[in-house]
Amino acid sequence: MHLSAESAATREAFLAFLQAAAEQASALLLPGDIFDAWVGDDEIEAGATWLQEIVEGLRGVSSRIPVYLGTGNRDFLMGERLAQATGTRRLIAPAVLGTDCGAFLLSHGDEFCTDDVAYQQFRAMVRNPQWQAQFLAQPLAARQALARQMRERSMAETSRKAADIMDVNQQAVEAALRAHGVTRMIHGHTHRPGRHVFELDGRPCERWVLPDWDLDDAGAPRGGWLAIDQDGAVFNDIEFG
Ligand SMILES: [Mn+2]
Repeated sequence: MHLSAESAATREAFLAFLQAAAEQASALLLPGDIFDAWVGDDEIEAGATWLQEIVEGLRGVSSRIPVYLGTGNRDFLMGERLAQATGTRRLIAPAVLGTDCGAFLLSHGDEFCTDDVAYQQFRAMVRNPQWQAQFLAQPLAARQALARQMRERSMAETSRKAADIMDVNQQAVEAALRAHGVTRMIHGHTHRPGRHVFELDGRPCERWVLPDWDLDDAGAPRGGWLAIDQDGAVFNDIEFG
């Protein structure tokens, strides 16, 4: 999703999506990078207006259906206080979902981008509890400034990296499917929405890639989600106006 203070149109689209999910779905799972950055749950008490709207929107839908929040590479510090403030449950990924049409493995997806060695080193560092404790011990403003710096560095690095090392590694995907004993997975992160079909150990497998939510070239919000029922999984686009 990449919600932030700057993305008013994306936030509005997300709030409309939450409303629709509350009315039409029996559960909602958000597998990470909901926020452009999340430097600690004390962001809630800092009280930014835009964030209060998102917290209220999540609380509205979670009062009607179960909502699960997973973490991504930008908002990996989302914690228990945010879950409490929003009435949501924490999605510990990778998770095997039991759905009306069978099992899916769900995760953010960055863990499968194993060709990007520098990123995997960074990921291991920021997921270290000691690193997190040291980071969280700094004042909120300092953490926000650091997150901005890290984001700028990451964007500069991303523009230098070859496109294919930022996609998932097929062996990593297959290892995860085998480890969890499933044939289908759902992830986001790569911003390459699609459905990939392949064979593994003689069985047909599917990898569904969720789109990111952002503004298109005309400045209109774009995004989408996967709806799963007894007939299978189907992509949906957000609709406007
Ligand atoms: Mn991501």
